[in-house]
Amino acid sequence: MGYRVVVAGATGNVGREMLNILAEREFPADEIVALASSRSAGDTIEYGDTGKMLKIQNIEHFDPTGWDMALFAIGSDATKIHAPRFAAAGCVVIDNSSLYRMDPDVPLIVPEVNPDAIDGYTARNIIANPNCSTAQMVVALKPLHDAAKILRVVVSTYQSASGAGKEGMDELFEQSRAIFVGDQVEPRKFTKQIAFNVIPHIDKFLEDGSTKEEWKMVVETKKILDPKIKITATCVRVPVFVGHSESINIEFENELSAEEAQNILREAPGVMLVDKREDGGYVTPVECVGDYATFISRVRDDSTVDNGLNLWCVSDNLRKGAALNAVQIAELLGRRHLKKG
Ligand code: 2RA
Repeated sequence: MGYRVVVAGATGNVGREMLNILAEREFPADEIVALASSRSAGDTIEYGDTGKMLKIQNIEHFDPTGWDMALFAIGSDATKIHAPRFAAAGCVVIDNSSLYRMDPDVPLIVPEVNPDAIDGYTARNIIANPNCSTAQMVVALKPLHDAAKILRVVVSTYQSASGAGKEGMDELFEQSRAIFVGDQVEPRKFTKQIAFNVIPHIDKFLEDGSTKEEWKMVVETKKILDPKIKITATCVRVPVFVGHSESINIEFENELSAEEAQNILREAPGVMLVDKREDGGYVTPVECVGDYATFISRVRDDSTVDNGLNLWCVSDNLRKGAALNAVQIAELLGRRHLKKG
């Protein structure tokens, strides 16, 4: 006997990937239901490449009683309404929004990094999925932290338009095309022109001049990996459709050479090291699309500090940064707690 699984927000960028990845990984589901808002209710959506069509149901009218788990990709406002309702009905919510990430009663999980923390899910029947830029970074940091203890991280991100949803991707496409033919498309989703440009601003501004995206990288990394790590972030939107990149500078307590770090990363779960130190011997976002791994390249010493390293980290933000991590959490939940069969 398998699980009864809900995918809420099935028509969005992340929801579609959730369905694709559940199907690709042959998640042991007896039944899958796709939910969305009333706008999409009645439409159909394919379950991965299986040919199986799911009829989309309206989340407002859906009764979660008897369903084992729900993967949510519906944004914080709708999550606030529906997550407590699903959790109270006994359906464990794996939530991709930022709503519960810093709730002390909600585990924030990256399965390669802090799988044991999932045991705390029973407090609210909710498990949080981290922000995309945090997820890939902690996969890279964890094995290095275990080896030499990280003291401080300075990260700059290069985040793709898909992190802002389908509207973000559409705006990048339409603006790029318009500029080619001499037209203009005014920014709607982004605050400045995204085509042929970069924007040092993701999510809203906070009082100290940082942005919420930068704040998320700091507090989520501390919650998932180690509250003692000092971290500062600059998050930038770039004209790439899918795939977030990060330049990460790390200071360690103990010595760790670039070669030792490469050897550790080569064996680390979820990591693919591509680091040839030659033309093209590194990964760029277009090459990581559709992949599960967090790719690491350009590992090198930073001789300006004691025990410092630089590296380049790229991953499919819709997969490891969102849908894949949620499905991995579902698999972990099944293995450890909701055993079936
Ligand atoms: C972004 N972090 O890239 C967001 C998506 N979760 O905008």
